[in-house]
Formats: sequence, structure tokens, C-alpha cells
Amino acid sequence: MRKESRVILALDEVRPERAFHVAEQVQDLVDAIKINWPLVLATSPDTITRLSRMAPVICDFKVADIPNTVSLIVSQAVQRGAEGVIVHGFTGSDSVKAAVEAADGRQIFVVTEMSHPGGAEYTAPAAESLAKMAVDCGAAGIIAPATRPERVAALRKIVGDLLILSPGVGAQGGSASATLEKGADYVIVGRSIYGAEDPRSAALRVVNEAKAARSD
Ligand code: OMP
Repeated sequence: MRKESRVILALDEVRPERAFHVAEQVQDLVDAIKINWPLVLATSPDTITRLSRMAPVICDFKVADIPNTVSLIVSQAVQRGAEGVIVHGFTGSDSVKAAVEAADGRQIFVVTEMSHPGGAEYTAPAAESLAKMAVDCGAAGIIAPATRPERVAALRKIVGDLLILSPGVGAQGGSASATLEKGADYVIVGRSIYGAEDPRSAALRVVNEAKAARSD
């Protein structure tokens, strides 16, 4: 995945035409497009392939299953053109290792602490050990919350050079610059780009904020 703007679009738009329009509008501004179940269910798995012609695609399927099922899901995503797949880590290291093997050189990202308020209940207390497990299993990176930038800093100390992708900017209240300054490699931004009247201008605003962020 390229690292230019450090912004990843979360394309959770469920109106197919609008989703592809947004992707076309911002494809040159963002480093990747992340898709989740809403758009895949509203369209078809071919959307992975179609979007992958515009930008690297991360399939945010938050896979949480036994190793065999994880492996089947990750293989399908990769065969359709995904550059990366997001999986849960609470399923254990065997499931995460299965994801890494099935990714066949593509990137696996492991969710640590989730960005919404409920993420503080169960995922936050486990986040450090999930992050360490992601390193040990050969994951490419972790997902850590832009809504709590100090947690990004704490998790950075554990994951070393692994990538940190941080959702929660904009609609969930997080700031792109604060998150990048605390050690995230990328911010993931959804509604405040795809929900804007002019998605390109909205994406440019985040990209400019990311450019202005200090990297310590
Ligand atoms: P917005 O809140 O609209 O910017 O979208 C955030 C995106 O990041 C959505 O696609 C969420 O599913 C995803 N996400 C979180 O918001 N919080 C997390 O803890 C993890 C993810 C994710 O794995 O991408």
C-alpha cells in the first residue's frame, strides 16, 4: 500500500452509484479504499475487483472465526483483488496465523482497541496483548482508535514498525492530525468524506490536515 496522503477512505456508502462516484472522485487522493459489509452486501463481491482498479482495497470483514473459515474468507478476498484484510484478534493466534498464511503476501491488519465507546469495555483491556500477538503472528499492522490518540501512542510502543491504521476521525470525533502525531501511519475516514456534498473537497481537507501533521 502506498504511503502518500496517509488517508484511507472507508467507503460504507450503500447506494452503489454514489459509492463508485465517490471512489472515482477521491481515488488519486487516498492511499487505499477500505470496504466493509455494507457496500459488499449492497453490491456484490465484484466490487472488490472493480475498486481495486482505482486504488488498493482493504477488505474490512473483521473476520472472527476458526482458522479454517478465516483462511477461506481471506483467500476469497485476496483472489478478488484485496491488498489487505482486517481480522479480529480475540479469536486467538491460530486464527490470526491462518489469516496471514492465506493472505499469501498481502496484508493482514488485526483489530486491537475499537474506536467507539463500547470499545473501552472489552477491547481496551486486551489491546496490548492483541497488539503483541499481531506482531508475533506476522501481521502487517493493527487497527487502533483515532478517538483515543494516547492509545495509539501506547500501542505504537508495542508494535514497533508494524503499520497502525486508525479509524474514528471526523464523524466519531477523532482528529487526523492528533492521531498521526501520536504515531498512526494512516487515518481511516468514512462518513465525513463519502457523506459530504463534495467528497473530493472533504477528502482534500483531511489530506491537507494529514500533511500538516508533525511526525515525531
Ligand atoms: P466513519 O466513522 O464513518 O469515519 O467510519 C469508520 C470506519 O472504520 C467504518 O468502516 C468502521 O467500520 C471502521 N472501524 C471503526 O470505526 N472503528 C474500529 O475500531 C475499527 C474499524 C475498522 O476496522 O476499520
